[in-house]
Amino acid sequence: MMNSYRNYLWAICLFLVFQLPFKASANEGYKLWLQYAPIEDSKERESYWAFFSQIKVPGNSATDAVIRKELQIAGRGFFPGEDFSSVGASTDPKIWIGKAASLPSSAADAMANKLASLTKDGYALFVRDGRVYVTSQTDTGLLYGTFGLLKAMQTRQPLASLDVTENPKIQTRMLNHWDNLNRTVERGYAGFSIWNWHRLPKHIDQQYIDYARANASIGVNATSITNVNANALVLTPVYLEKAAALADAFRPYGIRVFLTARFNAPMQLDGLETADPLDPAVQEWWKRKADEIYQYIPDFGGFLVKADSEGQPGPHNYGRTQADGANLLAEALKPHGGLVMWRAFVYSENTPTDRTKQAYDEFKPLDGKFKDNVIVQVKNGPLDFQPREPFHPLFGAMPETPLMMEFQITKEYLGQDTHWVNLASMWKEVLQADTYANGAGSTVSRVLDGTLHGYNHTAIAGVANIGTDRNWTGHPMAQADWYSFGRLAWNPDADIQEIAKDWLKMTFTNNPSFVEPVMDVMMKSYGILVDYMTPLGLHHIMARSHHWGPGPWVTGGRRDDWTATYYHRASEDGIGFDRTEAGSNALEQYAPEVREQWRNLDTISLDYLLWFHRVAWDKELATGNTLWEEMAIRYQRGVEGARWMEQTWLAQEGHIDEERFEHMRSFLAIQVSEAEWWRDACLLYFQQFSRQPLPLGVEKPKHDLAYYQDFRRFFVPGI
Ligand code: BDP
Repeated sequence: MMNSYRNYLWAICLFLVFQLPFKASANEGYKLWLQYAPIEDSKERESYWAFFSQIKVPGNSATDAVIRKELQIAGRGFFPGEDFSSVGASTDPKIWIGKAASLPSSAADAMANKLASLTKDGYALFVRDGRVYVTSQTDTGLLYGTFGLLKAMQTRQPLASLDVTENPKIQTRMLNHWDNLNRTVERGYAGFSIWNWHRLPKHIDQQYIDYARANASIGVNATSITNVNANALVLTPVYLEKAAALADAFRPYGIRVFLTARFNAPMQLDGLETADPLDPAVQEWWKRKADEIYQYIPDFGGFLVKADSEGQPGPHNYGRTQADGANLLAEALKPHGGLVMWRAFVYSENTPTDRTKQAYDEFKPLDGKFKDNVIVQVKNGPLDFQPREPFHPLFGAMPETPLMMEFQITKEYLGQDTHWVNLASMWKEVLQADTYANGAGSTVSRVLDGTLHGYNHTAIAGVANIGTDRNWTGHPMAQADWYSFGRLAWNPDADIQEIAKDWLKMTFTNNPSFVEPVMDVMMKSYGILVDYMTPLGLHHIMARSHHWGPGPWVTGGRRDDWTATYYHRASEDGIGFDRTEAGSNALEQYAPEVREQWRNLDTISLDYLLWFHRVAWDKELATGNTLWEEMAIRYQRGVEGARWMEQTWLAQEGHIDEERFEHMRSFLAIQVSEAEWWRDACLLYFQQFSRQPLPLGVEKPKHDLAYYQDFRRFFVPGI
């Protein structure tokens, strides 16, 4: 009896021992790119330790405390078992992390030029007399520099030759959370909102701190924490107190809080009879509200506003312009230094014009009419975050009004939570597009960084893809989109391949036999997704309402401009939206050089063909295929691309932890089957009009069209 009990205990012990290595490597991805994995190679370990074991952080600000804390976290990760309880207190430092004003004179004198080139929040890493210096003009810059140092270690750059100068090109780099006060997230596919309003302000969850760390590590310095479809309640004292608690937690990380303002809040909250921006009582209300907010949040960033769009109230309700609306809030924030980010996503089903033209028509005439603390926030394309859109014609068209970019990091139209697509590739296409506003080289990135028009404010926003999922973003690879957004916000001209490489190394491993093939997938993933969803410039052909999956047949209902048929206009004659002079002439909103690229059906890039042109099914394209053949071939190519992504991933087994490997395996299987779903549903639907067989090599659909049209799912997330 005794023996068998002892055996039983042994068995349990053995079982636990064998479990250990698995548990030790368990990785759900919560640590994002701040994994700080142990430095295994003994030589590398030794050389990093020679520096890292002796760090001095002379400053005493709240941000310095955060820097010490980060060094502690990183140190414990890189060098397990070492003691970092007094990190930052070395008397003979090999790494010195302090502001430029307090640099030892030997280093300051030698590096005068470098230091003079640092702008606000920029940082420098350099080596002088065998010592690594991390320096900046501001506290936040110093934190960014510390993350720069840690990134160098994570990506295995030798410290002894470190020489980096980094200045952000855009001033305000922000996330827009479409988070509701009830914790649902509009177009959120990674669980619920991480803001636990009920527990705020008393409980500051560790996740808020980790959120701030992650953002600071990529230079994000602002966050708008509530949905643009705004609830006025957030402007009441109960919620302001909660928002203030978040702002306090984020402050040492250099992150400022913005709130979304509901335009008719004066009516909803205090019973005013109107929200007319020219009404003195309304003006007074917003002034008082702004004063009140700054009592809670002294460094409050300002308001983000969606007005006159998709049911949101706005100045149109009173016959006023978007400038009247924006200026009302700007006036109230002005004494406190706050900004208004006023969205250009304004369109109406009652305006008969092509929806893609409406924002330009509305805003272009207002150029120069906005107060100087207003920035107009423009989506990357003129429609609505479709897988591929041409750049928004407002970029380059508003020299007197600062414009900022709004990207969607959450993948509402790009496979939501289960598709792997590297969004940086899409963003780069837009950022590097030439507006020709001031001749060749007038890229969108130069509009944003202010150099093209000399804007006094520069900003960029990304609609967050963050939620309560254990890995923050649902899809393990969607973390890369958050990361890349930050890096491109810092420098919109940055090399996206470098960004992907850094992210892979920091998030998974430095092993090139993993990094190289996976990076290759990342770089090709965007083209693959566009092929299997919306090739040749097709757009808005997704399912109604939840936007998950194909829905080229979506028609009728409340709003024509929310249907697929409004955009693709497929018939037996052909397919596509004519936006040339013969059609809606949306092309007129672009510079002549751009128009020239796109106006001719025979020379336009096939990527934009059906965005701007209506094309006959049997029209022969530059590829030698007819339109119908090309469409079918691209859908097929997309599916094959997705299968290649899956195969490439499966070959990575053993290179990384099992958890994330398996998570990806499962998602890739979904991606492949959904790519097939898109191809089959779209080709069957369009085939009714083309009346032609599928070309050779294009697989036969698994079901008939009715099957796809009848396909229903309930409670799809994000709405
Ligand atoms: C659309 C989304 C909707 C948002 C809207 C916006 O479907 O949920 O409210 O954009 O940006 O793409 O305001």
